[in-house]
Amino acid sequence: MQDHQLAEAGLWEGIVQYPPEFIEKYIAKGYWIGQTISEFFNECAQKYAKNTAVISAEEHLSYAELKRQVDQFSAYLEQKGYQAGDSLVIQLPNIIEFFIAYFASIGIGMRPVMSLPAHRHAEVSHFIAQTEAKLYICAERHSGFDYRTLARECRQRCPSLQQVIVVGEPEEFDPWPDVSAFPEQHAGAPNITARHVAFFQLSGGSTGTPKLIPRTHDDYLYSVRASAEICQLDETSKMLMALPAAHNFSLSSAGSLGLFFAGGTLVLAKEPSPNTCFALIEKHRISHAALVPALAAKWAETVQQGAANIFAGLKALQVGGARLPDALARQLIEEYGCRLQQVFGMAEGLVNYTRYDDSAESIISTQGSRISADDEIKIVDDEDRELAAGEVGHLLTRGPYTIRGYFKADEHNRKAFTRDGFYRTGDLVRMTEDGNIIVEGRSKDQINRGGEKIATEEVEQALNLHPQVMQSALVAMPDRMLGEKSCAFIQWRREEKDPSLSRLSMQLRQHVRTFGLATFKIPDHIEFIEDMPYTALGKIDKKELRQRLIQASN
Ligand code: AMP
Ligand code: DBH
Repeated sequence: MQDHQLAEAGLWEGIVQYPPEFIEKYIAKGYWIGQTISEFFNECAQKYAKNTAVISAEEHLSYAELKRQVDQFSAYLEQKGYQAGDSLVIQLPNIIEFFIAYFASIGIGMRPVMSLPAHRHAEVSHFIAQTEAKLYICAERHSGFDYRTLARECRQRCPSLQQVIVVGEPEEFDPWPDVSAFPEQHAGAPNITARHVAFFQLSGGSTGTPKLIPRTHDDYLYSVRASAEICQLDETSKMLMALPAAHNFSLSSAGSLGLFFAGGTLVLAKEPSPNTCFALIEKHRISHAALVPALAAKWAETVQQGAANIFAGLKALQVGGARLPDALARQLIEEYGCRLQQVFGMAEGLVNYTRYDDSAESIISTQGSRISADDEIKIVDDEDRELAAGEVGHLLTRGPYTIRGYFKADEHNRKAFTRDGFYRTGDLVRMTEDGNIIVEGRSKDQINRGGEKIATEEVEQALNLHPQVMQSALVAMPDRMLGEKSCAFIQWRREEKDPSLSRLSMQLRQHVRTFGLATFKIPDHIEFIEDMPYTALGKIDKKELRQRLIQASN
């Protein structure tokens, strides 16, 4: 094979491609327009050059100014020797550097992994190892955590890692470079087409560590443009980004990319508390914001306690990531005059929105309808048989922006996708007569802790490594604020000098922390039991364990 053929083959390694007939269809229908994310960004920057693109604290950047910094950062990356197909992990809080790193790396064909600030070294080193990432970009610290300690851990574990860039005080690592002297011209990524993978999104998953989701330029941008239209964004839109910028919801539903497509202004919030965000909403006359239900509840509580009703002034408040209780939806609309939009999406693809002109009852009680008429949706029973209209079943989906497989995960893909390429979402849903989806529950072994997904198996594996743990089972327990929290049931080994159980509890939490899992994965509650309950098949009976928790709380 020629060099360029080898390089081309490398770009598809570990990636399940769309079948040719689907590619044809998505192009013919005008969903896939052959534009890369860099071309998209350049077009936005040209069209809206003078508009303010991003505001962070006191810093305001126009589209033209942002583009200049992106191009210079691309030139810097090129000078460092990075090439198309190389990966990097970006783990930044909501600061402008996130967008510079994202667009600049994609601009030279690198493939960034969208790590969240909550991830710790077990997750980040897994992302680096899976993608053989050469570069890791983080901030000095955020929310009291020092990412340089994480970087040290990753450097020890990950031979592929060549460089660490730290925004802030870098210590032994590289500082965020001053690129002002760099040229705006760079070679770009001539071999990358819109059909190639642009970056890796992450999934909460239900087995092991978070799965990497390869998203192509074509498929992602289709969802972005369509979302911007559904959300009616335009040049006057001012969007507050309170959730982590790297999350699929924040990036694409309609998110920052949807906003850039429309020429609006993005206002970055350091963290999502009412204290920080209410002030930003008033100061910048924010029109759009997106939250998870737990935060919507907190914001509502703050208004109830006498803060200004910021809900009434928004053109839209999106809530998604976890099931929004009907009562809270009703309160937001009826008490606070909020224009609510429910969003039910997944980093793997499919996104559903309630539309602004849906009836109030639909917006209160459903999670909306698909973006595209070509989002194929099936609701099936345990044997994959389609159910009658209105019945609750497993949601399967396939479409112009839903992946056909996780990255380098052949074995898992055989379970997570049907033979004909439908993604098994693991959600239990039903469809109303007018085509709206209601999320009724979940079949995947995952806990949704206020929108942060925990694959129970990952935490159990960590717990099981503790010498005093014989077996563990992590289950969801109902929580008023977060919707769900996690409870670990532990069958433990007695030792001669048995510590008290409350002491062992603390040790187990510390054990999970030291293992390097994201903080939200540390069990909220620990229960010690003598014997695990089992199903007829001999699996741990989690249903029974959840039942015990509910009974104990009554
Ligand atoms: P992930 O695959 O990690 O991106 O997480 C997507 C999952 O989050 C979905 O499959 C649902 O389980 C859950 N989810 C997202 N939005 C909603 C929502 N509005 N209501 C209920 N569950 C949601
Ligand atoms: O939870 C999610 O992953 C999610 C929620 C809303 C998502 O990926 C999205 C919208 O795009």
